[in-house]
Amino acid sequence: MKTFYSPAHLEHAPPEEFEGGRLNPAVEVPRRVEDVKAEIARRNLGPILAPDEFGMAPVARVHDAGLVRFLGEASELWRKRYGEDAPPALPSAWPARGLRNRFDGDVEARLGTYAFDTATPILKGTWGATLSAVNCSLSAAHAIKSGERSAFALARPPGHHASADVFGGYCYLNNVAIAAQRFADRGLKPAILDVDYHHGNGTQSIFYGRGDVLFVSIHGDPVFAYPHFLGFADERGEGAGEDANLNLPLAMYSGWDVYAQALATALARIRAFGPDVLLVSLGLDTYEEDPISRFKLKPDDYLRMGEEIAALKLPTLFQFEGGYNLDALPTITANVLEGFAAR
Ligand code: Q9C
Ligand code: ZN
Repeated sequence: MKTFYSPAHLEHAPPEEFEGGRLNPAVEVPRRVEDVKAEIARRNLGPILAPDEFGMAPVARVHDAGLVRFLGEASELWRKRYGEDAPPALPSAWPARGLRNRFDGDVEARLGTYAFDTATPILKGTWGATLSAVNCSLSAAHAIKSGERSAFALARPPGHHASADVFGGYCYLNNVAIAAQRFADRGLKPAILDVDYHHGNGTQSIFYGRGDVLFVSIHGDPVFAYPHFLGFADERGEGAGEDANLNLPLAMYSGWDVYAQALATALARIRAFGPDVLLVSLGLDTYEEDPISRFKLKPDDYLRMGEEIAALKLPTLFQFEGGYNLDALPTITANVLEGFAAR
């Protein structure tokens, strides 16, 4: 399997995150991708390649121009206002009910308008890393269109919490959605399977009104899990997209027995949709010792996950998303890829 990787992600290194009202060290850190890369090399899972450059046109197919412009200029505006050595840009106020969205405001106003949480700071290197992640996804899509059975976009920041015009959840642009749209634009019918512990609210919202892209997600029930405000079972798509969205929220502390049943349901739904290509939002934060999540998957379960996905016999793009136990992350990520390759 070809893996696409760019060192540009190293320039996006958030220092900290609010968690339980206190500042903790960040969990979405460069070591995640660096250590997975080393494990892929160690296990000889295939070549690790630099991405091609695809420019902004594929991004514009998914994202709002105002969001893209803001992400590109936010760090500079923030540092002009608060100084070169200012901490990363974060919103401090949001246009909640009764207030006005301002898409043309100053950097403080637009942070509130475009961000939905405080977990997603904008640093000097954030935009470069974000674009490199998109290029990895598009390179993986291109490899698959050229006949590869599978490809892995090993990139950060992740993407599945970013919608067309809102960023958050460590995500700025939606890598997997941009790749899925690329397939659709080339006449292929994509299905997206999101196995990250957190609901892929951004991906869901991008395709919610569309019947040409299926979105299926298995995740911690938003009754207790981030992102709190989307991901419930009654969200089934709307208009032309009715029944092209399937959410499978699971209880706290779910282990492989429960998870495997949801995965079987998800895969049956994907098979019934009859897609040409599968994209997997591969979050590894379902692991039993993930620091911010509450599922109970064990290392060998990820081999099974890869095998089950392979049984669909579809060209498959794996998109790296969450997963924060740095000690286990290389093993469990490579297990999915190895389980897939073994079938
Ligand atoms: N108390 C991804 O896995 N912080 N994003 C949650 C929970 C944000 C997760 C705080 C979690 C974002 C890609
Ligand atoms: Zn996650």
